Amino acid sequence: MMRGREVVNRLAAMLLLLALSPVQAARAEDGYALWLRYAPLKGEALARLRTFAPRVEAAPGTVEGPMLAVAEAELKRGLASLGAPAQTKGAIRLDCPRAGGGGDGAFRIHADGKRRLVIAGADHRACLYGAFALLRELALGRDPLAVALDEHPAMPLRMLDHWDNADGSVERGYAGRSIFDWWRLPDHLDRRLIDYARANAAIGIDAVAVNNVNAPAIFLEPRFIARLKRIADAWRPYGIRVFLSARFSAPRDIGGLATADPLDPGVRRWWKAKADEIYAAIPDFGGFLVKANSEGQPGPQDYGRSHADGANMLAAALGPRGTVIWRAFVYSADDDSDRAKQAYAEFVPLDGRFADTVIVQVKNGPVDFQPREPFHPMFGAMPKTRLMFEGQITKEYLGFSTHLAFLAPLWKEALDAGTGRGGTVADAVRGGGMAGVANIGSDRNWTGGHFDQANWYAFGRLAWNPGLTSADIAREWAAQTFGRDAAFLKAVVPMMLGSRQAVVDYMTPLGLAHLMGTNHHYGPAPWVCDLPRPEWNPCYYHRADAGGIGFDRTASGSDALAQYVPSVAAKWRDPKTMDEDVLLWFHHLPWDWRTRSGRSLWAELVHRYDRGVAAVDTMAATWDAQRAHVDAERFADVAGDLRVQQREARWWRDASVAYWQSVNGLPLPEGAAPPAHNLAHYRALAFPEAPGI
Ligand code: GCV
Repeated sequence: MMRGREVVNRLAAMLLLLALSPVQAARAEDGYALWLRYAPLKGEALARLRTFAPRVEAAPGTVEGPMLAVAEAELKRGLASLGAPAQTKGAIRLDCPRAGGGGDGAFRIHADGKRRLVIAGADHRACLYGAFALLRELALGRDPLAVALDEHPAMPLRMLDHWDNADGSVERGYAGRSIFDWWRLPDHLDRRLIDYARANAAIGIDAVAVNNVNAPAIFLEPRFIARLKRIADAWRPYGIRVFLSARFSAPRDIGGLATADPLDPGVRRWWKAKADEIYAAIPDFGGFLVKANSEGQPGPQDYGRSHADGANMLAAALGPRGTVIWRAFVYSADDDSDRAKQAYAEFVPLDGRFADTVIVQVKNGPVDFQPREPFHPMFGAMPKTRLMFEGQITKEYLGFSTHLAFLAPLWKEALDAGTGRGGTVADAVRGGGMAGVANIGSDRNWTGGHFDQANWYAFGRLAWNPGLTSADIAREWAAQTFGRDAAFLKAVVPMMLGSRQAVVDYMTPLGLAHLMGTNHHYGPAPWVCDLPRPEWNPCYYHRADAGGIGFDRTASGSDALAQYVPSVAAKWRDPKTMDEDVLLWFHHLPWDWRTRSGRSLWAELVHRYDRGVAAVDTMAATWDAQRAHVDAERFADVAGDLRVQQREARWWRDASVAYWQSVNGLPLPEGAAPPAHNLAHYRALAFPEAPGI
């Protein structure tokens, strides 16, 4: 029986809770915390943590430093949040004697005695990564004293490329405005930039290019260098080096020179002086990222020089202090060969001519971040050049941030592909790294859609270890971000794993590509055929006519297939035996071609569209069943986005089917539903307000 006073006290406590909880819940569960949420452990996992009850301590003789301080602070914060008691019995010892973070971050975690866990490595960076790795294990509910890890990063550069503009807009950004408030910097540094660095360090990201590759030269002006310095100083303890996208014509644009010719001595002096100026402010400046002679950007070819001439000139300016990341995303207005062949044709002959501090950055596929492409033939084809893998985390071509598509399977498909030259794509970039075009913005949850956080997370995890499976990554992300409940994970992990294939099916099945609306790339527009450059038109890619559909890239067509080694090309040469997921990427086939299912090509195409639409319906139903496992706010956000995706998957299917029918004149396969509207309806839709342009 409760006494009067007790009842009053309890009531008061309940009222206080009621008053606080909506605010606290909103703060805690709006997605801002990302994978650093460290939700309190329960049951056995909590009991184990309580028994261990560690304090965090540095090994005797350890030199102090800001990076080690971050590791300690993160451990303390994470442990407290997970439910570790204040009274300590055990210890987590940080045994990373050397200060600084110049090492690669390799770490070991092992139990040392009954109540002590040691995180060990060469320098403070090892303890930084080890601390986050341990917290991840604990957040997944693992027994602390059973944690035994021995890890090292697979590649030196694990990078995010922001396509953020100086005015705060973001090219291909679907999560609000840029997180970089250049106008208020350097005096004001948004707290968000620290949380961003924490989230990155937790997944091993060690480099960030802060501005769009379509870069104006102003980013190289002194006022921007001062702003960048503020960011670099703030991120240094988190192990992140800053890079700048540099406009190749800067010596002309802001330097007062008459030329930007890379072989001109005045131009070379200008870049050297600019590099010195940057290094005076930012001693660990990462280097320059350059988009040259691509989509209207200036470059060395404007002066009859090669990509190697341009990149090496910048490498000479940086010296051993930094790295030039030179993008291979090129296709030319004057080149009427297959766009998919052009990067290889321009770059492979230059193998061996790039300086050691130049890395050539290659998109995962030969065209442009499509829902599915075969891997880029440059991987493995330049053994004397350091290469980097470029993936797009922001979903320019996969439904922006309102479609749920977990991209680990897309990147794994490329990374795991054998190049036929003695290794996989992942092997080909071990000396360079991986760069992901960021999907991060000012939205409270960072990425627009909650599940888009998983793509940021997955990219970092794969750059650290491309051997991880998509399923492992999905499981650890979902458990940290939403909840550890087994039933929830059993439903949501498969949903994530199938989501990218669903997008492929309702947008670009069977190897079709680049059928999106002009400029904004939102929604279907396979009918577009009147843009000035052929390769800007969807009809260039699908080549559909009454006789058939698909791009012949065999010897009878563009012969892009010949850019792959014979053993790889052989897999795609015969449409009868090949993987049909990329069938129409390589072949132009008649509509009545018999696919392996026994269906005609036309019927198979419609079948896959329908499969994609049905998969999204299943995803929505799966999510709907998770209401009890997810906080109300994030549950509703995801449910709302899935409704958008359900509607837009149907739109993609119907508009595409209506268009193909207008071309092939065929009736719908038996049982297929007619499009909701006629083709004229879909063609008339316009979206001048679409984000990200
Ligand atoms: C930054 C695609 C995108 C462009 C992007 C370009 C690139 O073409 O649509 O917005 O420009 O890729 O990767 O440079």
